[in-house]
Amino acid sequence: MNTVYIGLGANLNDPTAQLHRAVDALNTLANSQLNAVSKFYASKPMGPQDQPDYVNAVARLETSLAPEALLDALQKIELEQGRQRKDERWGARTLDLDILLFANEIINTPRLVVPHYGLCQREFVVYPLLELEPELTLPDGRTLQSISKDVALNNLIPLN
Ligand code: A4P
Ligand code: MG
Repeated sequence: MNTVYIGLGANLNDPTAQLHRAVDALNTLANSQLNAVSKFYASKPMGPQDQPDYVNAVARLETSLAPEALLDALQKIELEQGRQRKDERWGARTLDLDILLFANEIINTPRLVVPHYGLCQREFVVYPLLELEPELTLPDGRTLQSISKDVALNNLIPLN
């Protein structure tokens, strides 16, 4: 089994309900065990500003799925929750599930880049992950705590 962190985000069609549904779906994922979910956080949109605020969270899974099989499963959940892939970068969405970390692996394939490229810059990823894993070290040896010192909270607000 590998420990994996998933970033959850939504800003359409009752984002909090979307995240609850996604957590339920992660709970029933094959060959996997969901064992922690951060608080849900309200966050200001990164990218185009003419879109609603987001709700974000991070979940921790133990899984025996291979990385791309996990990605397939996550994309299936996104589609089941009405995700429509559009051309606009960073646009509004009902649900986005990103693989933030997969064990201590560094992955660079056409479909999958892990650690996720935004992990160290995004307050809505860094702080929920820090809540779950205050002692986390990334595959490159940096600690999440040291990374968080350069990431402004930018109005990130815990909702629960
Ligand atoms: N892909 C590569 N690596 C990964 C990975 N580690 N996890 C590929 C998941 N997918 C990965 O993703 C495009 C492709 O990335 C996938 O087909 C997969 O093969 P996508 O979900 O279709 O596209 P996207 O999410 O629109 O693009 P992108 O660039 O991943 O968007 P982001 O970076 O996820 O940003 N503001 C706030 N406050 N909170 C948010 O959550 N999210 C976004 C989306 C914009 N602004 C936001 C938030
Ligand atoms: Mg995505």
